[in-house]
Amino acid sequence: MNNIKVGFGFYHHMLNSGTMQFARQCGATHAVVHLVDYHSASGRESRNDNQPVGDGGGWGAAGVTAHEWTLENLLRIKRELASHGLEFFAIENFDPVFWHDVLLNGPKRDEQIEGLKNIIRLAGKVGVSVIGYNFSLAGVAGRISGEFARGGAVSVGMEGTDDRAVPNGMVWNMVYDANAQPGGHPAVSEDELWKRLEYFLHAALPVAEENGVRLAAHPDDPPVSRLRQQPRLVYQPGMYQRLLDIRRSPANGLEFCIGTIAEMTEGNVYEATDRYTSQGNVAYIHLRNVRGKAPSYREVFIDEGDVDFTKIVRILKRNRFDGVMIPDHTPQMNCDAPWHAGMAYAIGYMNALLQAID
Ligand SMILES: [Mn+2]
Repeated sequence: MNNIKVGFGFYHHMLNSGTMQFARQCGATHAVVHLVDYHSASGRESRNDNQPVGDGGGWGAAGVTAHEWTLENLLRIKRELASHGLEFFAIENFDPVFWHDVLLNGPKRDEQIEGLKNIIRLAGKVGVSVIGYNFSLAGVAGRISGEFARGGAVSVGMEGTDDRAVPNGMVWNMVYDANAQPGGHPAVSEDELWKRLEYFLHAALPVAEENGVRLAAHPDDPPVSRLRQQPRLVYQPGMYQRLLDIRRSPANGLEFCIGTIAEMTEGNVYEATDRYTSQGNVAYIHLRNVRGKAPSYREVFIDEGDVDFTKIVRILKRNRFDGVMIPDHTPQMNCDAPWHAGMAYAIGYMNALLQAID
């Protein structure tokens, strides 16, 4: 028997009963839900395509789905998931409209912190135990897409760092103010960014603790020291420790992205997995494989990259990790449903590993 749970990540446009059935058919029991819609800029037709890589215009407008963060709606999602045999386990990512000034240290910072506390209380009320977040100015940006995986499967990668400034009105690769003045955000120091993260965590973690919610930090994807002229926080495996040490608490957790950690130039992914799962702070795991290191890497199929997932699962079991593991991104497979086929392949492989290794 294993206690590792298999989860499925639902992009906003996939919150429907068909995709919920698909996830359950794949063997998932837990749902990680994206309430932010990153695909609004790419149009409905391309929504079954891979994750958007984000060019100069980013992932489009933030806040499009901000009105959906209500008790009523979250309970509705929970009920619908439950009716398909899925537990509403986590919400992944805050909408930039809720915290742009927390990230940027802007005038609305404290007001937005109060809003984030309310979101944490809301999650507690609904029984969602984790909120994943990514404290980043440039966000997931500056990547490329191509036939990088086995058999020419389309996936994302990186080839050099994007050093164009993040435009005013944009943060975390989404536009929160379409009427912002021209120009870009001035570069800040890495130290300043850590101070902003500390401010956020010191305010939010006590509320998370009271409400039985864990905040879970995603590392910087892609993991480079600067992107779009802005610093990054967790771009080497050891930097996660600094985040955990800000406040030792079960609520101060990690959204542990194996692919991103494998792309880091220092340390190694097995030691990092062992180190952080043995501390008990990993809330959930993103699982994907990769070939190469930042700033030059390619995302590939789960069984062909640099990471040996047999070794990873052995470490997880040894450390009695009992959280949730979800496939992160996968290469798309040539067929009528490229995204779904890639996802089913990844989850099937995960299921087999979990059954085979004991
Ligand atoms: Mn990830």
